[in-house]
Amino acid sequence: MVNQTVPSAGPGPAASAGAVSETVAERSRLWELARGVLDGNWEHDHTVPSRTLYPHQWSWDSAFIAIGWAHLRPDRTWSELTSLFRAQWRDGRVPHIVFNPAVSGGAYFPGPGFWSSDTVEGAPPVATSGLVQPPVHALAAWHAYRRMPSEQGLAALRRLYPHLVAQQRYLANCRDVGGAGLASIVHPWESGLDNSPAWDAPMSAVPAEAAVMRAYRRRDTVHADPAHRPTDLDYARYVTIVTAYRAGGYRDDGLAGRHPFLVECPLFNAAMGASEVALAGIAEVIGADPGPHRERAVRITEALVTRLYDPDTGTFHPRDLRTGRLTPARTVLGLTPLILPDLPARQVQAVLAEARSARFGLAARMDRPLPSHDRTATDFEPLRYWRGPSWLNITWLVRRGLLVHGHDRLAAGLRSSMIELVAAAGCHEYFHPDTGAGLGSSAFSWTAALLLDVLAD
Ligand code: 9WN
Repeated sequence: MVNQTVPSAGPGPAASAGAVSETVAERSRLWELARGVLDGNWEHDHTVPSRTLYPHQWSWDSAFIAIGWAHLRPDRTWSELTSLFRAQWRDGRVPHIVFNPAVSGGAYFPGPGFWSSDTVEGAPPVATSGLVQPPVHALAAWHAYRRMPSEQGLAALRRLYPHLVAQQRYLANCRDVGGAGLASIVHPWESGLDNSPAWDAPMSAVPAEAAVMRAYRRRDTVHADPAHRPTDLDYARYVTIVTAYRAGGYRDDGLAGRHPFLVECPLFNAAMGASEVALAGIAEVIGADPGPHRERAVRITEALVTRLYDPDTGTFHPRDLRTGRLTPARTVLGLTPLILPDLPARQVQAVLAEARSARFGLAARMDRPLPSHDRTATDFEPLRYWRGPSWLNITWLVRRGLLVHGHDRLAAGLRSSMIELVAAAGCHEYFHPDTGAGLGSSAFSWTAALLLDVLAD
C-alpha cells in the first residue's frame, strides 16, 4: 500500500435512509476494499480498469476513476486525467484507449498494431485507438474538485480546461454528422455500452460474418466467460467498422456518405451537455467566461429532446443516421438525459415513469439493481454484458440525474443498491440484475471509485 494521505472525506458517518446496515465497521470494510482495488490497479500515472481484461488506460473509465481518487489521493485524480489528455489528438479527440508501451501488444484485442495510430497525422507519440468514449471528463473533473477543493486541484483545472474545451469542440465540429447539434458515435465502443440492444438495429446493417474473427485472437474470452461477452458476430462487426474508419485515416469529413455505423446516442450527448454545465462551473473558478458553456448546454439539451425523445415511449432512444429512425430498444441509455439540469419537466416526468416501471424498477428501496436493459424485453439477457447486467457507472449517473432534479429519495435507493451490490459481491465489473452476483472482472476500478464516492455522501 502506498497511501500517505489520510482521506479527508473518509467513509463518513454511519446510517442512511433505507440503506443496508451501514455500520461504521461495514463502511470501513467497503472503503478498504475499494481502496485496495484502486491501489492494485494503479499504474504509474493512471489506473487500469482491470489488470486482466483491460490492462491499458480507458477514457471514460479514467473519468470515473478520477472521482474515486479524490477521496483517497487527490493528486492521483489529476494525474489520471492529465495522463489521459496527454494522449489527446491534435483535432481534440480523446482516444478511448491509451496503450501502455510496457504491456505486450497481444495482451488486449484489438491492440496498438490494429489501430495503427502511429501512421496518422495529428495522433500523439503514444499508441492509442482512434475512437472516443462518452465525454464525461469535465463532469468528473468538476465533481472531483468540488469533493476535494485544493490549490493543487485548482491549478489542475486551469491546465485541463483548454483540453476539455478542445474535446467538446471536436465533438461539436467534427461529429455533428446529422447537422442538428448532436454528436454522432461511429462505433458501438464509443457508447461505452458496447453490445447494448440499442445497437442491434444499426449493427444488423453492418456487413460481416462471425468467420472474420478466425483471423484474429480475442483476448477477452480468455479472462471472461464467453457467454457473458459480446459474440463473435458482434466482434466481426466491431472490426469491420474500425477497419472502415481507419481506412479513411480516422477522418470525420464525409462520414455520412461512407461510414457503416452512425448513431446519435442519448447518453453520449447527455454527457456532452452535462460537461458544458461542468465547464461553466470550472470557467467560473478559474476566471474564464462561463456564458458560452451555459448556452451550449441549453442548445444540446434542446437538440436531445427534439431528436432523441420519443413521446410514444416516453423515453430517449438513439437515432440511427443511416435510416433516420430511432432505434426501438428501451435501454438504460434512455434514462441518462436526467443528468441535464435544463431537461424540461415533461421529459423528466416521462423518464421517471420509465425508470419506475417494471422495466427498470427504480424505487426508494430497490428490490433488485438497476438493469442495463428493459427487464420485460424478450431479448433481456441477465448475464451478457450490457444486455441486462447492472453496472455501477450507469447507476451513479442516473443517481446524479435524480439528485439534479431533486428526487433525493429515489437517488437514495440507487445509492443503497450500489453499496449492497459491492457489500455482497465485491468490486465486480458488473452484476447479475436479479441475484446481484458479481460478474466479469472481480477487481474493477470504476466500481471501486464510484462506491467510494457514494459512501462519502
Ligand atoms: C472496449 C474498459 C472498457 C469500458 C467499456 C466496456 C469495455 C471494451 C471491451 O471495457 O469495453 O472498449 O474490450 O469490451 O464496454 O465501457 O470502458 O473498462
